Amino acid sequence: MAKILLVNPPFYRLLGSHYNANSLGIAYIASYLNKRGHDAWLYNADYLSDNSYIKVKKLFQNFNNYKEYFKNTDHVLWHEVKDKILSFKPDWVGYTSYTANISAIKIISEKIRSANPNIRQFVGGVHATLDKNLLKTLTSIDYSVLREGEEPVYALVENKDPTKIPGVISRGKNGLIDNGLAPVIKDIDNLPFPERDKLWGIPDNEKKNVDVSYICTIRGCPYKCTYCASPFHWDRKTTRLRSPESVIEEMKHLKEHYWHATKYDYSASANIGDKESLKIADNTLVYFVDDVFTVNKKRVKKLLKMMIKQNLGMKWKCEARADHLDDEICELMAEAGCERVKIGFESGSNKILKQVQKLETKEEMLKGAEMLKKAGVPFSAYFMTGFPGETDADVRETIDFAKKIEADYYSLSVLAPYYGTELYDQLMANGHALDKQPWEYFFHQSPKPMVNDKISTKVLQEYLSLSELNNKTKKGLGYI
Ligand code: B12
Repeated sequence: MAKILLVNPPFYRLLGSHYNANSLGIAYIASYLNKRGHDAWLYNADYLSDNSYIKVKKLFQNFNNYKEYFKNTDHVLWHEVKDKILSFKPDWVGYTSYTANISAIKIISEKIRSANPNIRQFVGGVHATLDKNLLKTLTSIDYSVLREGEEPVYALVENKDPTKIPGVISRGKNGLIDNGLAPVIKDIDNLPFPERDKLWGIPDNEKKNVDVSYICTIRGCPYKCTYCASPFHWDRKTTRLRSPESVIEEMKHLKEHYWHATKYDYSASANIGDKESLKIADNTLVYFVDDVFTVNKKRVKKLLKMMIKQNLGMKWKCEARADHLDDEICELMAEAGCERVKIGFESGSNKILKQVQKLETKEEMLKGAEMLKKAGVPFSAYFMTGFPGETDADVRETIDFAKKIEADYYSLSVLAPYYGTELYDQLMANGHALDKQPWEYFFHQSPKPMVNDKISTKVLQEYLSLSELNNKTKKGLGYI
């Protein structure tokens, strides 16, 4: 039996906030290993025993402080993380990666290597999948795991020869050994539910503060928006959907074992003022993390009808595309307990929507928003700016469109072209030296547009000020 610690490195803490939910990627790997006789735990280094989440605008403002952590690799926070990992006495440590946390993984993994060279370390998740040369950057990490981590990690901790495991990149005499991708897990209904109990680094009396109500019902996304990592992280052609029956079973499991264990929702995604701003009393809220929960209309209707029929009484939120909605879906959502639909509108300019291959027009998106309003389903609107070639006039179209849809919450981003996306490759080909920028800059609350110098500061500020509309939401639920 191997002892494995799966780590979500600090990110929001460096921005002056924190993140208290369970990360599903590593939680799935942990339960897969635990079912097979190993001892795998989750360590969320972004957790804080604190209930004040800062506002999104503040995240933008804290960028300079954030950068300081990477200049001081001896900062007390890095030592705290290292010490918590070592106190677990792991045989293996695995880190979940996205582009912005690669620098954090580098700092932590180097400290672990110097403290105890016998601990084997691996990295997986979206950036590891997109960057096949990651081990050249992360010199203290032994293995990089591509795409779904369950099978490759199990083979690693069973001490199979890493140079022969599909989905694992390792080091050889002549450079990196890449065994290609592991076969996709076809039947995701049969995966064990993600780990929700073995939480390391948190005192027992605080475990109730962890939001474990995230559920993944789809692996992959069939769309190809150029700024999004999903088309390459997952294989668009093998998008897999869990059956409604299996999703309901996990909801019931959550309700039975976890829902009454918490006093209030500390939801990590609740980057709002404080717990009083949350009106969700005495429970958590299921978060369906799928890229597009509504991707298959027939399935989503069946699932919603089952939620209603079984009278689950659980509130939930999901991510969707406006052009998937129809009146029936919206009405079923309202009846089935939908507290929020998160919609990536991205832009109010059809020129930009076309450029990024959103495959949706603003007229279609407006229709979707109208249907949600008619059915009384609250929705959050996600917008982006800073696309290459985007002008002040385009951003103004976005601002006008945003006001027109009257969303319950506005989440505003400035584009970060993630490594390995189509947009990243286009920009590199057009002479943007993105590879010279530190990895930690690639997240969408870094305030300065990375690849656009056409948008004026004044218009950018007007765009960011859309967040002021959030205080006026009818329901007062803010960001959930
Ligand atoms: C839910 C979600 C969030 C939630 C929760 C995040 C969390 N830590 O759990 C919130 C809203 C907080 C969030 C925030 C951010 N997110 Co987010 N998020 C997602 C989303 C929609 C689903 C993630 C998920 O749970 N998937 C389900 C699980 C089962 O899949 P998985 O995580 O990919 O895990 C599998 C494999 O990747 C792999 N794996 C994952 N981790 C590991 C670790 C090891 C050791 C191994 C071996 C394998 C492995 O095995 C897993 C099981 O098969 C994804 C898009 C997507 N569909 O993946 C974006 C996504 C991961 N997010 C993204 C980004 C950019 C962010 C932010 C940086 C945004 C920002 N502020 O700028 C922050 C980062 C904060 C953070 N600490 O994570 C990008 C990452 C792209 C990139 N290259 O960087 C994604 C891919 C969105 C996109 N389409 O571009 N996010």
